[in-house]
Amino acid sequence: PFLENVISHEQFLTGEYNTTFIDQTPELFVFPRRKDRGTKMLTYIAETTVNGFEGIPDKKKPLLTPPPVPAINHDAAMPEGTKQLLDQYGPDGLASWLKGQKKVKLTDTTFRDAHQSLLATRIRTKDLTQIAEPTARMLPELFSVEMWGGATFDVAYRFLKEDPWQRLLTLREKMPNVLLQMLLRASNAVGYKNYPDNLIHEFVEKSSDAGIDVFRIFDSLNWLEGMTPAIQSVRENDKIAEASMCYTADILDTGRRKYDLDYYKHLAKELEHAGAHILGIKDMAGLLKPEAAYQLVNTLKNTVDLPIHLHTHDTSGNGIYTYARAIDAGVDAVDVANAPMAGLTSQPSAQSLYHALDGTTKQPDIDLDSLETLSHYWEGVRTHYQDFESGLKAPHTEVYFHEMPGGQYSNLKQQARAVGLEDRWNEVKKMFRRVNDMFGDIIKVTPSSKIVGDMALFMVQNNLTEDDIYEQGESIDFPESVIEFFQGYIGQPYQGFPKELQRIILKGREPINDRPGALLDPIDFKQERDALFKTLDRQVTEFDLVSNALYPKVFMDYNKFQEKYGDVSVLDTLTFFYGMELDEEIEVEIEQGKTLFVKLVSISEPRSDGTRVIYFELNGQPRQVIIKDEN
Ligand code: 3PY
Ligand code: ZN
Repeated sequence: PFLENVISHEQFLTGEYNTTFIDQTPELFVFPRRKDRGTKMLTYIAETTVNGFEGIPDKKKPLLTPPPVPAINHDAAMPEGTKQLLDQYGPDGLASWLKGQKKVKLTDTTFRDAHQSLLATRIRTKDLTQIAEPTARMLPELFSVEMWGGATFDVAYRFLKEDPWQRLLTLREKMPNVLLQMLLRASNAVGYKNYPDNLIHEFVEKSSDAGIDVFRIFDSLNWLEGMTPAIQSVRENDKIAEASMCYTADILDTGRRKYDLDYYKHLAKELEHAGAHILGIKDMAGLLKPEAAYQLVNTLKNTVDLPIHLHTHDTSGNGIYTYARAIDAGVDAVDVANAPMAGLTSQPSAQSLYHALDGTTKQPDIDLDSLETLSHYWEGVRTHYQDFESGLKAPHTEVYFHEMPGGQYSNLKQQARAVGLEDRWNEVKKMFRRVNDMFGDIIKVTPSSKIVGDMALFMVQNNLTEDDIYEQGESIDFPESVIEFFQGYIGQPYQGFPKELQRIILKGREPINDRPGALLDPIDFKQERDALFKTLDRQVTEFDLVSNALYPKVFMDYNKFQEKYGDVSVLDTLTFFYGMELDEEIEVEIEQGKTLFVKLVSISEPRSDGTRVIYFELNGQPRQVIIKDEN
């Protein structure tokens, strides 16, 4: 306590006196550890072995071999890539370079959207790290690797018990040659609600410092005003602003004119004026049909001077055809995933696209053998996450009707299961679309898609029809997210809110029309730092401050977890999810050159107080941990 007082003392913080004693007496700053790392780790393993991991019903540990990591020469010079071009020519130069390419460029989403869409974002940093350097060495022609943002930030803390910033720093180090890309939900950052402007600015700055080069920025209602602060921040940090429009509905559908070609043309112009370096087309649900892709890209090419980057999901099975037509129309870059992590609600496969473009001048300049070698790794990794598979096994053309984003489909299904609506899933899908239409036909992508999902679940669960909402709405307690949406707290939908429904849902509350971020009080980071230092009882990084401001509860729970179990990101994935089997032995490298050898010897029967004793050997020495059996 004495030392903490010293460190947080005002005079100490100003640094206005001689502090050399700190450097000379580092032992003063070695705090006693409440529990050693070994015991913490054994506690986690014991806990997981006995009580399982959240979301995995079957606790049997699958018997799997480690995925094959391609052999590479670490000492050879790293091949140069787009990151060097950015460093040399800056974001404008890089954008011109991209626009001048004759062949289509590829973004590899395997490290982010692919597993967000197929495996509930569960791939751990350890499994990404192993394949990062081989990817950088074997695929230096990639335009970028999308590896952060979207749900990864939240899931890393909440479920994987690891620090997302550490993921970014590590992958940056392993991939120094290709651009690293993230998905930024504009004023919602990597969360589900609008944040104060200064937090968005701070988030972009820290993400840039930690290694992000390309920010794909979107607003969940395609609301330009909601995007401008993020675009500005990215530009101020000399990074690439890929301002994106979310594609919804169907420009080919002459019966539904709200989002027609003119709508996208107009938006593209606005994004160009707002400072985009690249124009993104974010087809988050995979609704962009091949002929629509041709018309859209062709039109936009004649509308803006920016390079165009297309993102789709292969849910319908038409992804490759959509890309082929977009490429015919001159799209500059497209998003693909390595084959074992591609298809269905994920991105189209890199390998499939490569073959599909055989004999054309646009075939990407990428090494097919390298893609295939890397695919063996991903194929292996995916099996380690089998309990997070969504269950979707075949192309799903119903997506053209319900319009659920790729990342949401399995999520909402799980949410439905959690509230006992699994056998009414078909109704939920239909209701999702119904709610979209009731809300005025809106863009559906995080967080607006989650709000539509919340309302759909709410209505199915309570057996409410659309008519019921209009007739009995005054006496219905709507989900909080729906109320906030109609208050304007995530922004303004194109052509406004449906007035009657807004009145029913708000029950007299006043909606706002301004940008929420401009109305929210800015974060006082200095004050936050002091408060967090006191709560966490440790030095606080700039990254911690941003995380705490974005996700206070999630971040605090993560820190409590760390206090209790230590850093579990070092465990192999199967042990992390399933614990250990009797007599199994594992090795855990807790830091470079320091390995723990763990053997699970036996587990006692439950005792009268419901606890069990778990007997281990740690580096050959007997150790025991007592765990409450929650089963
Ligand atoms: C996200 O915001 O996480 C998305 O992937 C949206 O498509
Ligand atoms: Zn996506």
